[in-house]
Amino acid sequence: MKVDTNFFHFSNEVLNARILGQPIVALESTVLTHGLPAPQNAELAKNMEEVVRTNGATPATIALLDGKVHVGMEPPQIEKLIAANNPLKISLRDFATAITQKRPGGTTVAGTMFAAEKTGISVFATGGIGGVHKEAELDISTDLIALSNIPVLVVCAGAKSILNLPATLEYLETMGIPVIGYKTSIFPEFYSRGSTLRVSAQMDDVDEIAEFAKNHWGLGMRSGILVCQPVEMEYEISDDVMAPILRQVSAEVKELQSQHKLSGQQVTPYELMRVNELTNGRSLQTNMRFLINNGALAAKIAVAVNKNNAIASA
Ligand code: PSU
Ligand code: MN
Repeated sequence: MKVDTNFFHFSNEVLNARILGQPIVALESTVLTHGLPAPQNAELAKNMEEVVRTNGATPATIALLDGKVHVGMEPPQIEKLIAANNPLKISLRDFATAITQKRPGGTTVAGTMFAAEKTGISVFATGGIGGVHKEAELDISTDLIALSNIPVLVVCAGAKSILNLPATLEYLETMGIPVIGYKTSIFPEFYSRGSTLRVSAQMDDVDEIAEFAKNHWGLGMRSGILVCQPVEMEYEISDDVMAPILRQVSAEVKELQSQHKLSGQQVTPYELMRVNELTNGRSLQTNMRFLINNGALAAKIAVAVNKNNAIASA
């Protein structure tokens, strides 16, 4: 079915960039509504948009508001989203709920990829993707499904170390999703740079990544592309600090699940909140840091992709 463009609303900034054919970077908003506490969520929204601009691209924060998919948001709209009472966490199956019931919500990685692709945006920055959870059987994030069939390049810091990371990487491999390490051959683990898991290819500059994307999609591949950038060493939380915390949070999740008090979409926000509490806010600092870094890298990649497209169409 043809997409009804009436579902989408563009900010002026994004509208201009589209008309002028300038590079655009999609940004997710579940991190604002469910991932980060206030007031850090508002601060992050602003800083992440700014770092995208500084690096030569236009930010398009994507979220559901007033029954429309917003692609690019004005500051008052972001405020409204963040202040909303009980916003939805919008993955693929939740778009029509938000539109039908006119409920505000933040889009997940899967949701943001969907909206980006429908509006012609091919580069997206997030913190970490969802993956295969350890606790409940079949708790597999829709992010992985979206990555398998939506052709958008996603810049991330790997997947949360609270997940079953080997299973997450196996899933990515099974579904034919390239996992590119930016200046690393190791799969980053969100709060740390990672140590044992490997990416499918290492690339050290953005032109090479843009070339890779052109070739991947030019061949006719339909999957997304994951580009993983580890957080700097100074911001890493070492394994000896993190391992006992992750064990504790995982045990809590299992217990709450067995009591039917936690399930589905609630799991990831609960885990992020508990890790933040148990690290006395340190995980939040790390999380904010790699979000900003990923915004910067995504902007540089979007610029390189744009340059490539311009050459191709000349
Ligand atoms: N990583 C973060 N903060 C977040 C998320 C990931 O640092 O808020 C969000 C992303 O939007 C991701 C979602 O798509 O969590 C995954 O949720 P689930 O595991 O329920 O699919
Ligand atoms: Mn889940």
